[in-house]
Amino acid sequence: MVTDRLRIALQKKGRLADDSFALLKSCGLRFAIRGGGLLARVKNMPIDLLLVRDDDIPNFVANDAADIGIVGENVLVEEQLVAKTKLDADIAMRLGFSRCKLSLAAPDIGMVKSAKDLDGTKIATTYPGVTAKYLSVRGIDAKLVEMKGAVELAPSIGIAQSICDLVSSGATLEANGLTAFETILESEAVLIRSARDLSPAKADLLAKLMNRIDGVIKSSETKYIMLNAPKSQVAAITALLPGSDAPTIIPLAGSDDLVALQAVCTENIFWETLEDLKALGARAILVLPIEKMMS
Ligand code: PRT
Ligand code: ZN
Repeated sequence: MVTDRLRIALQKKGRLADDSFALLKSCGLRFAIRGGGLLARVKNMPIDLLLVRDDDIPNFVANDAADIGIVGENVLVEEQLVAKTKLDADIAMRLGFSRCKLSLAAPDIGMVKSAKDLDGTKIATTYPGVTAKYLSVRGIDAKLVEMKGAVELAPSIGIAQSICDLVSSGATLEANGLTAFETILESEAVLIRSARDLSPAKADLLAKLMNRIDGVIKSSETKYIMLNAPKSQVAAITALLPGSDAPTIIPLAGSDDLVALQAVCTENIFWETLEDLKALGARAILVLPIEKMMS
């Protein structure tokens, strides 16, 4: 690309859009998305945002309309499989949001209960590439009915015996009397790029951006925990803290047997862990978010 501004393809509107914008803002990029514009300019860095439909993102990255992009892994894999020649777009980083599964599902009352019942049936899907590959690898002879949306309605109107669609909470399947019987792909948002060389300035900027994204993801999973505990229980309490190095132990004024313990935990701390800590004698337990991290 001729411009020396790094161009990032993002979904303009939809399930990926807000989290993608929020991630970039957490990385220090200042921009405003308004109106129907295709391009938004980042004010404080040489970066432009190309705002498009998610399905176009892998092709735009492969064809040099954008340097990098944020897209669901499901869309990347599908576009790779339906492309006539291999797309020059691969995962550079997993981003951990927009998690979902591409699953086969069928009516609770119906002839398809598992993958072995699919032979000779019709499967409705918006993911013909991924579904066809799944079937061919397993030697299943089923017909695909390609749809652009509302796939969950296909069995009830009699155009297919099962569907292959994205599932996150499972509420849509349940509302339509469908049950998932096989996951064929697990997906999350990913940062994609091509194998092309970038100019040194863009390559530096991309490395810096990826470093910041890494910091944002790590800090969102990392917590700072503070608590008071009996000295005798420090070892047992430390063993319960997920992903923490040696904690800082501070004596408590006016107490011989209690200490204050502070630690960075690199994994989520669940309520169950707090209850277990309390059972070991920990008191005044605080779990604090960490805003930024750089190692
Ligand atoms: O307009 P554009 O083409 O850009 O957007 P789109 O309508 O194709 O996609 P969009 O915004 O719906 O989804 C973008 C991406 O979000 C997907 O490609 C996935 O990577 C991710 N994602 C995560 C999901 C879901 N969760 C999801 N639940 N995409 C779609 N769904 C749909 C699913 O198709 C089904 O209809 O939500 C319904 C099921 O949800 P539950 O919670 O009821 O199980
Ligand atoms: Zn789409």
